[in-house]
Amino acid sequence: MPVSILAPGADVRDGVHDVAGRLVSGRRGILAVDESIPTMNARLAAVGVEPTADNRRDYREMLLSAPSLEHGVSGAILNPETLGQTTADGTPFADLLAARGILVGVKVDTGTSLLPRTAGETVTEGLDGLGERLAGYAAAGARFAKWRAVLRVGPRRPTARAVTANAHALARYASLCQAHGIVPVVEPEVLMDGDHGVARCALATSGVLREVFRQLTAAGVDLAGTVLKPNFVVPGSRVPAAPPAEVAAVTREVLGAHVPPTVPGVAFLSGGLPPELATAYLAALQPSGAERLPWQLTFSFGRALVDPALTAWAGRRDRWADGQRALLHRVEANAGVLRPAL
Ligand code: 5MM
Repeated sequence: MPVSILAPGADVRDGVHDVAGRLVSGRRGILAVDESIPTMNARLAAVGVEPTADNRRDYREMLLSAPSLEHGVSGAILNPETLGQTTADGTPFADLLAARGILVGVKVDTGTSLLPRTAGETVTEGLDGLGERLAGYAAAGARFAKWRAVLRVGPRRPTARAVTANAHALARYASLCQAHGIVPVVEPEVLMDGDHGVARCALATSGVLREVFRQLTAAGVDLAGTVLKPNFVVPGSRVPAAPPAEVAAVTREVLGAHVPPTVPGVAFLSGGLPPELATAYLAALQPSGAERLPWQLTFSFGRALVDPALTAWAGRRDRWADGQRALLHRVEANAGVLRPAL
């Protein structure tokens, strides 16, 4: 049963258009703190914190209660576990964010599984029962959702089979989200893993975006009520990094060829890039002077925002403020380079 967040008489499209626009504008970006439980546990363990539900909660509370976070963050993507949790004083995380003017998002995919008849490629799962889950997430305060498809660059990869299967799942997810008044953040990630050059990443990202928008359109998704979360077009992680001007030029060319202007905004993932380099790429992509772009360009970083905070906090109550300062430092650095594009 769709859950409405709209005034009587308003169309469900007005709601998703408004939320999508708010996510990507106002010189703010999205904070991705939706690590799956296994990923979060591994990251906690790496800094010596016992991987328990309470420690995952404490870590997310440290981040999401950082003073003035809302100045640079328009929305936060939560893991479903966090959406169902409260802060130590009993405030639901959704209420904490809403009270600060930060839109509540939730990761709704359930991870990847091996795709038959490919050499180890994957498809993202989570469509079974998704409509029912979305209704519950909306009732809990979620206004947007996220689904991440994972594509790998390699000899004859990504295959058309992997690209088609993942794009189809993204389109089914996006269509279901909008039917429930929830903005879908569409994340087709071409991984950095490998020793390929920027041209291979450009080719792969182009093929993926072409198919994603073909499937979104075929599924009837209202593109004005979506946000695209792509990778920067970069060389593989085992070769030297490319300079920001090159990454910006190639990324803009790929986006320009495949992302319809009706999409309000593009919020990049950081993909394991060093935090400062992710910021430099985001800065180089911004419009200069009176230049106009069809979409707002912002960030939806995970690791590039939170890794320094996790290290600074390391599970210690006496380092709570250090963790928050480290997060705010990265948020301010990224929000500070954003320029209005329209
Ligand atoms: C925060 O991590 C998200 C969930 O990842 P797992 O399911 O692997 O735990 C992930 O989807 C993240 O939102 C995106 O990859 C962007 O994060 P980065 O760190 O690449 O900016």
